[in-house]
Amino acid sequence: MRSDQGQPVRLSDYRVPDYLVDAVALDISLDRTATRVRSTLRLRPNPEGVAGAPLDLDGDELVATALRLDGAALDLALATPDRLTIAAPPAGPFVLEVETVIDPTANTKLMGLYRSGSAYCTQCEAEGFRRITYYLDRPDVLSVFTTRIEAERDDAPVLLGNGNPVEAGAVEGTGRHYAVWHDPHPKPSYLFAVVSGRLDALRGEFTTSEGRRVALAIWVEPGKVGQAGYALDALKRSMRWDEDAFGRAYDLDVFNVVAVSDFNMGAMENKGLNVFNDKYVLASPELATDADYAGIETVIAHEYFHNWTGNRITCRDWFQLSLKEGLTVFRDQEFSADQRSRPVKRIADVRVLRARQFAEDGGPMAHSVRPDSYSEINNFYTATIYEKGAEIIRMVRTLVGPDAFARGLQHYFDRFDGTAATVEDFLGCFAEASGRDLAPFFRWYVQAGTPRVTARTHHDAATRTLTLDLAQDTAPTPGQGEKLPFVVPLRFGLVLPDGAEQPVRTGEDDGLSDAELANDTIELATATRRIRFEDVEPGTIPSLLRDFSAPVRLVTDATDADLLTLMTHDTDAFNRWDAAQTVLSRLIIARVRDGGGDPEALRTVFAAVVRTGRHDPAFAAQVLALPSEGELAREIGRDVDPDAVHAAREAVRGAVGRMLAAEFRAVIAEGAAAGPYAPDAAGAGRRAFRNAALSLLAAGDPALGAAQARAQFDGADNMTDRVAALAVLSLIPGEAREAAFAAFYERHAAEPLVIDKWFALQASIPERSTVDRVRRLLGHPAFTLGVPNRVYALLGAFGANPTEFNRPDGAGYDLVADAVVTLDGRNPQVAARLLGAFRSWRLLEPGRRALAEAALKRIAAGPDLSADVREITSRSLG
Ligand code: 0A1
Ligand code: ZN
Repeated sequence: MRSDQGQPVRLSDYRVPDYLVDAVALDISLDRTATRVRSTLRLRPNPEGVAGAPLDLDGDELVATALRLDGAALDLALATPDRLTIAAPPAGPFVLEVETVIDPTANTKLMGLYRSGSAYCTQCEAEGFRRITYYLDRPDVLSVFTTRIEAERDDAPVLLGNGNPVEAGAVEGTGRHYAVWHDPHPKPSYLFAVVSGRLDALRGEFTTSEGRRVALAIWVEPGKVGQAGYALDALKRSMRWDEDAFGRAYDLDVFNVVAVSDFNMGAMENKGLNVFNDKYVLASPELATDADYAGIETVIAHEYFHNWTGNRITCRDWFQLSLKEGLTVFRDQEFSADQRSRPVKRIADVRVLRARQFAEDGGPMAHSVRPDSYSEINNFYTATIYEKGAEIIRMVRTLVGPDAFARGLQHYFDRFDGTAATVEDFLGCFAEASGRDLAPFFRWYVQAGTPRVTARTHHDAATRTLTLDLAQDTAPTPGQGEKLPFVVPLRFGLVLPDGAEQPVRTGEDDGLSDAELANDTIELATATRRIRFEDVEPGTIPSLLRDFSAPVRLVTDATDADLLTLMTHDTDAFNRWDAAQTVLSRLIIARVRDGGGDPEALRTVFAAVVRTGRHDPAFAAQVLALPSEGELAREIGRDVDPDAVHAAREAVRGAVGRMLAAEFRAVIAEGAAAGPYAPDAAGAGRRAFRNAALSLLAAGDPALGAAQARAQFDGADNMTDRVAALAVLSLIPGEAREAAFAAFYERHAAEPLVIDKWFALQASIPERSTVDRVRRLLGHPAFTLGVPNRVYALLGAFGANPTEFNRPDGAGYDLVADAVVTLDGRNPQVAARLLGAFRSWRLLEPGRRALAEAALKRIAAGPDLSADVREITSRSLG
């Protein structure tokens, strides 16, 4: 199963482990450069494995200092940095003791045990535990862990482990102290964690529906407890919601969340001890935006929900990653939808899906939700595994209905609790609960690519029938030439010209099944399908893919007039929004193609949108946010000139801004008197609406926009409005912009997470001077390649800057390529993630395409590439 020297790991090679671990006792004596780890493993042969097989434990850059088997010393030569092999272990249970010494300070990969700020912390998913001690480091080996942690009391007063605290005390005659933690729930090694250091806690308490009193704590750097309140509140709401919505209660006496400032990803669901990137914990109105608050709520919920979907039921192997990630994203999306506006949350999620997952699926990195091979598992924490995985689960619910879905999930929790499961196990529960054959549906897990669904309509006035011709096709993806049809659930309705719903009736031939009619869902399971609706008024418009019921690209023959009708009248809020997006996208693309496309036709409907903003501002803000340049590029599909896309989109933004200037000014003026800041959904919606209005007003009249933005920048009592104003100013060249950036820096220099916004905004400026600005900022004292958040803020944002990353002279590609090469020696995971900037290079016009390819080849040709970067470059070029 293991990836050696870049050899891919294949699902088809899966074998059960030859040994099982009944118990693990770890004794970790922390030291900044020489931490000693004593591991005592109670092992026994797996009755289902190969009898007499060698015991092969994983390691990664380890140094063994002692080895004992059933008390007898073993030759240290059995251990290499990445392997400990015992050729002929006992045929019955035995005890293996291993001592390793590791250097947390030198650990720049941030995998295994490392230092962050004033603390020690660990990251073990996916294969970090083997950087701490030799182990069967695979998710299907579950064991009960007891951890003793010891450290200098002054240096590390806090000692945290998984599970429940058992005992603690001083180490006699030294300045050291210890704590013992015991986790009664068997778990795989990737869920192991320790944290120790000088940390402050915001404490809370939660009583579960089963009557268990749980001590909660959010641990942060000293002095920052004032910024932990929202995270604690989100945690309590998550715990309650999981009981109410899914019947899942918490199962330990303590739940600790720790915020660290050096973290490769968002956060980690270690059992009872979640470790977070501090950007998903720390917030105050002056320092965090509404989007930051929403991110905290989502990530706190996500990690907490993993306690059942991931921890109690884990993955058999890493090919099943979406079993826990897709399901947990689905759960956190539902949670946020319940806490906020459901349609607005759905729109926001689909925006992310289209921007990230559709891009991945349409590019060289396309892979299925259940891949069948990988070289470096860290590269598979992708939008496909997470977001498309969640969409698949949403489709299961749509297809089997909410009741069978709830029964299936209950069945999954009952049957697989305490085990390491597969995607087949999961789907089997819904097949059983619904009595439905889900085998054809399983293609969503094994075929990559975004299906395109086309819909053509024909109304026959004489017979009053509406014929709907549906077809699906999916373009080839790397390694998958031919695709079989997917089972695509299309939620739908028929919308009359005046907005009323046309009752749905179909005949014997080409009709819908009773189940389809009952669920308002067409199931498209074949390459083509014709449906005939009867007794249909002329002018009726089908509203398809309501609530985005499947992760597909829908192409319809709806006219602009039809779309404007849907945008105004559709009872489905998602499709009202999507109709607006399609109209805007058509308009912008017409401009890219031939300079045509006049927004004037949109005046009435958009004025109406602005009016609806008075009662549903969050929704109106989503309508006013035009399709992104990336989405437009994908819609164009080939030979894209990002400068032309940008110019056309800005021209339309400017035209909308001028057309509705009076309305936008009114929105801005009214919003200014909105009252004190609160990070709730209602307030966030009002701010989003007002800031969308400001952005469009400025696009139409930069001088007026700059003045309004500067006033807002100076007067804001919260980060949301301040940063929105700075974003508007950042698009208007000149002194005012530079002065605002300088003022922002001055004000927030002590807050790295806020300076990240400053880096990101500057890296996003669509001007030719941005490359130089970013190169300059790489040398800024607040910047370091050592902290992932800084790298993502400056270089990640630059890589997402459509015109400047894709400069026609290739200077943008070179900048990112240089950074990737430098970073790779230090933190391969972060280097590989930066390479995501190249995911759509094949869509570009030939000049840029050649330059992007050359930059990728230059990276690939470098010496000593990590497996992470090697896999992405070779796939991107392949
Ligand atoms: N399981 C985590 C994601 C995660 C994966 C790898 C990591 O290594 C640095 C960290 C976090 C989640 O889904 O939140
Ligand atoms: Zn997760």
